[in-house]
Amino acid sequence: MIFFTGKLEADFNDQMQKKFYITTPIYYVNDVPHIGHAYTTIAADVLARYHRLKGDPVFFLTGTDEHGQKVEKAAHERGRTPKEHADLLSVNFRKLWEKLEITNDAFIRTTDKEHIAVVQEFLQKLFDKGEIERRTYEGWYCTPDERFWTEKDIVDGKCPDCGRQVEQIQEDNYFFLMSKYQDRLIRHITDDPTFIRPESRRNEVLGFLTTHKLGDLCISRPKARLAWGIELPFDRDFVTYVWFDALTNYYSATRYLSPAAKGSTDPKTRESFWWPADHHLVGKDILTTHSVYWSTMLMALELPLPRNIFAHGWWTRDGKKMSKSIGNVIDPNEVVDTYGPDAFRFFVLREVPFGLDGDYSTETFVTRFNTELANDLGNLLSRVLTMVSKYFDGKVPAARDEHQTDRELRETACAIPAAVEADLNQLAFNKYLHSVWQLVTRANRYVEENAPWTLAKKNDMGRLATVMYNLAEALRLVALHLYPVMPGTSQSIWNCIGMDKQISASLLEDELSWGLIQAGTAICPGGQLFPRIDTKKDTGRGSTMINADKTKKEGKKMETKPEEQKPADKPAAAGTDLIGIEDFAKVQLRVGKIVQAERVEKSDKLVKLKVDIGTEVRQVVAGIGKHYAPEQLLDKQIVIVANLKPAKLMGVESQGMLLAASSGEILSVVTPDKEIAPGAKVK
Ligand code: ME8
Repeated sequence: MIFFTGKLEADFNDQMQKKFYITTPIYYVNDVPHIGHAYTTIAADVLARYHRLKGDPVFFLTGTDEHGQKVEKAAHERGRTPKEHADLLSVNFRKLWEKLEITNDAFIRTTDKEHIAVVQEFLQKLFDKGEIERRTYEGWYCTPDERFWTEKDIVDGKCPDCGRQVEQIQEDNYFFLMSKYQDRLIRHITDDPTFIRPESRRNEVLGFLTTHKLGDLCISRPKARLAWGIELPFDRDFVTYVWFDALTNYYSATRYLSPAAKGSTDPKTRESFWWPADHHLVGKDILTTHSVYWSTMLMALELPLPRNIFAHGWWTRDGKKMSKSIGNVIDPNEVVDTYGPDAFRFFVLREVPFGLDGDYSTETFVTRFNTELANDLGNLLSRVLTMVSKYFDGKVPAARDEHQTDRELRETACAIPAAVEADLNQLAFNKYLHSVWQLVTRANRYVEENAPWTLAKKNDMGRLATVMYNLAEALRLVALHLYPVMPGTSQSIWNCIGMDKQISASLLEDELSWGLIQAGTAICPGGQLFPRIDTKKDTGRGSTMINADKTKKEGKKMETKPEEQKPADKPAAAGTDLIGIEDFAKVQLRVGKIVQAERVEKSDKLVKLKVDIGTEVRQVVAGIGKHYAPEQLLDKQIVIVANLKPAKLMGVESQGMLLAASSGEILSVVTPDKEIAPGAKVK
């Protein structure tokens, strides 16, 4: 029991009303991060940033799901322990979140000892309450999905979810008595229309629950079959089902990773302060586990249910499902390295209503980038900066009288906060961006209507001053409202128009009024915000396929310096320096899979790789350390020269050479187009 003094209690309750706790799924460490992971995490980040801007206490949680069969199998295949494997792959997620400027308050790992303790506490509590029973199970099991299925569920002997072969098994297991909560869950979903969103998904879950009999949930796996999991506290021969473990993260994190509740350091207060979560953001494929398994677990534990579970849609690539075997998975790292984090964040949220499926194609990305970011926003800023520099010596002039167009611009700006609040409460990110774009569009029209260049020619400096002031002010508000989605861009706009504050440290309500830029503020023109992408200059780099100006942040055009085009880099012209096929046949090129990667001590360039080439694992030292972190190389398929004499590089033996392409500052490791067996010949 926690005792507060009156003032503290009032403070605590006030803060608790405002608190905002948002989660993403915890991602499996058997895969590298892809656009689907980035999508949910960006959406959560936008809401977290928005609530911080409103001054609400925020807890934004993401993390990695590290137990279970898939991780155990992936680790064994690579000759690592599951923990070593999890340690290595979890880092990929953290790195991507840094790159995408994600502001998660905590990163949970299901191998954390504090998390394990909460899972065991939950299991014991449910067991003691008679909510868990031991039974003999006989039936169908999908090993890759780690799920049991009834005879009715399976389709032609295959898993209804993933389509792979199921196995008949018989074993003793522990079951959570989920079925008894079916009616209560139906009532909860019916009574609270915002519990599951969007509406279509809510209807799907309700439809399922009202037409099917809910079974009990097998929450154990015998250790003889799976060792990599959390031990059942009441039977050491079993570990717990990975979903029981994973779902518990949302609660366990409130105990040991959440910010301390104001006025108390007691962990119990922290839990009750942050729990229940305001939003669990998930992909549509994991809605059942969240809305049914997690909700009934919480009911049995006598804990409140999350306020909302929001299931977003899936991304395809050029109309096709993304898959590693097809090799069309979008790597957010590549998009971000090419276009910067803000363009990617903007695109995924602007392109598709949150909740629906979306398609990523280079063409749609480039079109949005060029029209909305380069033309609408980038040009607006550069026009304003150029004109303030030219006509007012780089200082924002004072506004004078107000004309009809000025009023309309101001009114458009002042209507935005309410629209943004409503849109973000609905998680309608694309509508929210549309609302902000109304101001961008209105400001561009305002430029045309007022033709400042003509005012300058006519020497109407009074009117010109008003127009410039209003445009600077419109830009200030555009940046403020865009901040949750495009934090870097927004801050750059503020810096350019002379605002020296950090948006991240500002309070929305202090910044919303029209007219806050002080006349006389010195602007600080930078480079172009979003230089247009020229698809004709495509050099085919990376899976993003088009080449954008990598130096856009500095606003420079990327030019190839003459010295970078060394004669040796040019392809041989017909008839000169040609080799016969017999010469080429001397070089044995093989596909290899990188199973281990680490830096060579005292070298920032050399990386020591262990490469599986089918018949053996070779040690290859490659000079790619400035372009790739070792973790990025893991599991990559590469091509090596397999019959090169061993050589020592900084004292480390290299038994082969990796192929990589380089142009200017870019270096790209050559990799087969499709996954292929290690050892395959390249000819
Ligand atoms: O499911 N488009 O982890 P995960 C959009 N560990 N989203 C996609 C997608 C795509 N093409 N592909 C996958 C797990 N996702 C569990 C979660 S939470 C307690 C445990 C989404 O790494 C998918 O829908 O397989 C899911 O929300 C998320 O990626 C994580 O997938």
